[in-house]
Amino acid sequence: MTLLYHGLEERGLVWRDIVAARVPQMPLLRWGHDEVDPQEVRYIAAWNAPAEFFGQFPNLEILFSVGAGIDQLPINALPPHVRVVRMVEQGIITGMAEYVALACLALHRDLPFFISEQRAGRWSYRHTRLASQSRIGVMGLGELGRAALDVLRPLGFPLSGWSRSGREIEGVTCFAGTSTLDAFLAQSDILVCLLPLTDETRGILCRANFAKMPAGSAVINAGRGGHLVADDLIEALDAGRLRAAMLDVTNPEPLPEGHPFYRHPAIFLTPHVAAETRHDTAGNVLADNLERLLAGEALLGEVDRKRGY
Ligand code: NDP
Ligand code: OXD
Repeated sequence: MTLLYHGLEERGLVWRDIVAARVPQMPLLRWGHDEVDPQEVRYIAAWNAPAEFFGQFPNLEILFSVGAGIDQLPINALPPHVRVVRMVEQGIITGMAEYVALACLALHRDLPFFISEQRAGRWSYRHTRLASQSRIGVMGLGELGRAALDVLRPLGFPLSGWSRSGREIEGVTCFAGTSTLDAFLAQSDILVCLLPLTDETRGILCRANFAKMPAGSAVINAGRGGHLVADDLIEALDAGRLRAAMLDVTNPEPLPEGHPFYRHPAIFLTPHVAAETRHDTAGNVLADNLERLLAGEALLGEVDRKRGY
């Protein structure tokens, strides 16, 4: 019964030691370093690998994603009985909350405008607003969306959130399902995408939806690059329909040299660093799940494969 790790070597060493200390009956073997009998592999922890990699292990039972998202893994190529578990860990959650606070404050206080004026050598005064005047709408009210709202709440922004099934969150106006999307967008001066990438959410940041937002609003995408239609964003920014965008994720990644996002004055890019899986906290979450597995308990972060997240 082998647990196999495929990914960054540095993380593999930390996880090997955490698992050895906490679940000694299930040693973690590292792909490319340890001798592995493919027939024995029941569990794999990986960020990403091609379908052929997973195809080598006929007895695979559970795939643990190293990340919170799973769309980077070839899930549809796995046999239907294979369970998929995503990473729900405090390092990712805290990192994302920090990024969303940074991005919302930067857009709310017009930092893109002041940076470009500085670069042009101009001392340009522009009146600022208070947080109470910028309505923030968060798409996705899962682990990350809720943590983002928690850091925004004390700053005084009027907050709303949109999810599939609806939530009740203190101080947040919650919208549920596609029938409420237009109303949600219409009152989002700053829109934050923290959705998982599924067939239903792909391309959701598009011309039709930008047109439903208040004129001069701003967009933050920290979900996945596939949520955004790149040409529609550029068109909306150039037409002044949208004021600015902060993007942590793109399609593809890395963004190819010469892509218009790099030089667009109203687009601010970070290279998928909003939240990182932290070796120590995430290694302990993996160990928690192995303990749960051995005890026959429900796993943290198990994905509904039909739903896609
Ligand atoms: P969760 O699964 O906890 O939450 C997903 C949320 O999205 C839920 O509220 C869900 O609704 C909602 N949702 C899913 N599909 C739809 C839909 N069709 N319409 C409306 N709402 C929908 O995920 P996390 O919060 O942990 O992570 C979200 C995503 O963030 C990840 O999938 C990943 O892509 C991205 N991510 C990006 C990182 C980065 O560094 N940029 C780092 C980590 C993650 P409901 O509550 O009703 O189920
Ligand atoms: C994740 C990510 O899904 O880093 O965890 O994008």
